[in-house]
Amino acid sequence: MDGVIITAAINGAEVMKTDNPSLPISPEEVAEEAFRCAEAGASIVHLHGRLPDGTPTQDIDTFRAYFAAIRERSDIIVQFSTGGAVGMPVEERIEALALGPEMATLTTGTCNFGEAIFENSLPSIRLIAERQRQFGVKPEIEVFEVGMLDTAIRLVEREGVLKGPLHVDFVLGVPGALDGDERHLDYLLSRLPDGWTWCVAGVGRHELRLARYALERGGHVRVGLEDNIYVSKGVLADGSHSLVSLVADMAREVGRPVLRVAESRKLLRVGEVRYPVG
Ligand code: KMH
Ligand code: ZN
Repeated sequence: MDGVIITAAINGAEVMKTDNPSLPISPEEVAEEAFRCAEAGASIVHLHGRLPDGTPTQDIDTFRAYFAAIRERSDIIVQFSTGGAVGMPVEERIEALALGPEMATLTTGTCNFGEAIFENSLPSIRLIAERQRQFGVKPEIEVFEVGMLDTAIRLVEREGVLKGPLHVDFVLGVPGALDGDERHLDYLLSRLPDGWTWCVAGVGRHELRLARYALERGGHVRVGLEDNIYVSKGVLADGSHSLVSLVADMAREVGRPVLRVAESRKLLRVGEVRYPVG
């Protein structure tokens, strides 16, 4: 079986330090956690911005500070969120793309997100894709609902707004969107175009079970405090690195080598290590 790319989603926009005190907020904490995740086997760090009090932000200065601090410690692939937090205007969500990270997310549709709505109209999706192309940023398509995969396919095949083969992250278990059920994943995989790569992010209690399911089927895996704050039932993780370690152990158990950062760059075609520009 091929090697596995592990993504560490270390902070997100929803979890707070009151939920898990190990949540990294400052640039130093973010860089330390990214370093530890890389040591544990992660090739990609997925980042959201936070103000010092934990409030979510997509402010470019916050991302510049995170990106620069990470680069002092690690060559891990840096992936910015363009989802931010629910309710953020799309222009705010994409301003940090000007720093030229290797990757950034792109959610190709709207869905319920807990009690709120995570809004991604087609014009917004095209705008984010265009800004990613402008700065040479590789998209990772975030799929929270079935139609989001259809839209990504349409944007490649009919509109040419996105260029295949794409890398897709199936996010399963957000309340209000697709649940963390293996049958959803089986169906989504049956629709995935040839040559596209895929990853699973199981939310909450689904995280580690779906990680194993993905590993057994040749997929890649995302874990981290953004998606799940526990390392086992009722036990808080002391950081995303502990969850990365568990997935690295599982990968070895199922005979999948954990890819190093340079190998993941090659597989995803993201090119050389980048530093913040501008
Ligand atoms: N925080 C969610 C509303 C992404 O990072 O691109 C959106 C999200 C997706 O986390
Ligand atoms: Zn995210």
